[in-house]
Amino acid sequence: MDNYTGSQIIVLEGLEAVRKRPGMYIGSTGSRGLHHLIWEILDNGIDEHLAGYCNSISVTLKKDGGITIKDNGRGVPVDIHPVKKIPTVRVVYTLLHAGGKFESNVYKVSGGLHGVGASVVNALSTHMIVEIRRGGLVFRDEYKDGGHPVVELEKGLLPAVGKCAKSDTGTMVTFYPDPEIFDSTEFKSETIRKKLREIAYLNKGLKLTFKDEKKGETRTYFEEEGIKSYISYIVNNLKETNTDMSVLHEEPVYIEGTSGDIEVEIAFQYTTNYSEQINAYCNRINVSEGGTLVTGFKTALTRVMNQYARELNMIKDKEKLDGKDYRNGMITIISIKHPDPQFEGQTKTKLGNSDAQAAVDDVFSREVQLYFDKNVEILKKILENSLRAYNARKAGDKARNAVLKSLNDVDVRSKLASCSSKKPEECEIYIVEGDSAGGTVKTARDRRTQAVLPLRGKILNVEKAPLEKILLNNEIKTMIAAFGCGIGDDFDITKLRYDKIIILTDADVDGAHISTLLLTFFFRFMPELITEGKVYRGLPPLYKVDYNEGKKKKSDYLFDDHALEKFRRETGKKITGLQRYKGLGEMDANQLKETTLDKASRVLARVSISDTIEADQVTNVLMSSSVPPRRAFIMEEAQYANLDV
Ligand code: 0RA
Repeated sequence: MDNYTGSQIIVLEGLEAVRKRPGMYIGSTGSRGLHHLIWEILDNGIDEHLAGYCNSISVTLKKDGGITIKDNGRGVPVDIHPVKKIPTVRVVYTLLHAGGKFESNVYKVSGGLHGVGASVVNALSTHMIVEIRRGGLVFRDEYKDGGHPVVELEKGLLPAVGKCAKSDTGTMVTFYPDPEIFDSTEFKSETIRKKLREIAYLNKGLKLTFKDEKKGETRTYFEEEGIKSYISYIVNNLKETNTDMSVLHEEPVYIEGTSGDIEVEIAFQYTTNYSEQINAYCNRINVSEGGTLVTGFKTALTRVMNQYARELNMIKDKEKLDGKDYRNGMITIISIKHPDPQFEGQTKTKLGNSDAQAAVDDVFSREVQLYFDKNVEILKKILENSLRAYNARKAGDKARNAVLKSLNDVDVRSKLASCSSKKPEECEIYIVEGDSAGGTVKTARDRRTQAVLPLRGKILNVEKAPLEKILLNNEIKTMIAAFGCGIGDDFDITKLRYDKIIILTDADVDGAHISTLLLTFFFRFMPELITEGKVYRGLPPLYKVDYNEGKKKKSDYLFDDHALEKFRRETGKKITGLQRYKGLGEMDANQLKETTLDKASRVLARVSISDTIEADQVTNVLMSSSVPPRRAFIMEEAQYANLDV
């Protein structure tokens, strides 16, 4: 009994910590964080599928606002946990699995970005119910108000509440996210459907069902062809937004095999696009920063293709194309299963295992040669495409070198108001929409550490323009010169002159468009700026409210309509004055300083790419000529901003 109460106290302290700093566990308390709760619970069912015990998972959005995730796996064990001395199900749903402290061989999470554990979901819910079918019995455990168990144990055990067939096993979790924690507790069915589709592609043979009880809708996702159909799905999406795009070969190429105890699956298709896209997964977790499995694929592809090009007399004996020429227009999905994955990097989205590199290289080079030997016409088309890319790149290199030489021109430098410090770790550059706001920022900034680059009008749409033309654009030249780290192949982030690149635009549709154009430019030509977390958006407030507190006059800045509504609803204060800023230009130097420049009081959102597929599709949507989808993205992206105060 002592043991029980003892561990129960630790339990609640752990969950209390999650409630105090939810952002640390799920990223944010916005829409993203809210949906993260679902992915957490889903991951457990997917683990069960990976282990070979589950072939069906359903997600049900309930009428009362709750959500149920049900799998037909083995069912979470209900016996007494050997270390914690409470039913294992309670260990899983109420103990914080932080830093491997409570890790035992009983319960293994997939790792990666997810895998903070089901207990975090419980901590952030007002109510959670877990129903388990196992060994012919039905068990039910229930928690209230952030993970407090409400079911009384009988002799330390969870009582059975019913019977079922012995073969009927599985786990069903229902939870209600806490409205005191989340900005909104409304799940988006569109977001859930997209996730389930991705899971279906990555787990062939797993049936996923989505039920929306409010709308009376049911959808099923089941992909027998796995990542091969995922390629087709991506390509079709690209075609929808980019009508001049076509494919070099009709069917995606699919390769699978094992090397040692590592299973490797790769699917790819070549398009007439200029960009390349690789989506890599280890144990179904998206490793957006790539790592060893991507390196293995790239080296093998370059080696095999150079060999073919030589054999077919398409290049001279000593000549070699670059890997990226062979990846021009290529869309690739790599999915491996590794018994002991090491996830590295700041966001744990980079695979570190060196045996994964050897395994991917081994399987890919072996199998792709079998394929190309049988499909020589396709091989030739791909090689011709790569040669075109190689020649275009050489022409672009010439233009780029000429531009890089001219970067010190006076007219390029004159727009930039630089800062006096030369220490990158303390310097920041503000890229500001419009000359007039740029002028105010120059007045209000800290001249020692803050540089300002005003942008006139809209920067070039970089998606459609060729490199030579992009490099003629003055705004872009100035940016490259100011950052000091080159562009494209010559890019070297260690030479970056600033610790933060801060985009500052008006809080309207035009401002969002400019910031998206800038982000697209960075994403295409300096992606490390984004993956290394150097790019931020300043969030200028939309409102200033004046009110009285006792006899004192006070004022607050509010960032959007939602915040204003919340202020009205929750503070109950009488608003004595309300100013709505139409743009940065309406703020004076002091206001601008307080809200967007001063390190102590400003609000910045760090820009990240969490999903490369999405980023690439988004880029395509944005750059297509049709206006409606473009607007839709801009607004959504603004909401997703991840506050970093
Ligand atoms: C550990 C061991 C066993 C099952 C599970 C975990 C499990 C956990 C979850 C969470 C959601 N659904 C789940 N399904 C299974 C089974 C061990 C055994 O039966 O030998």
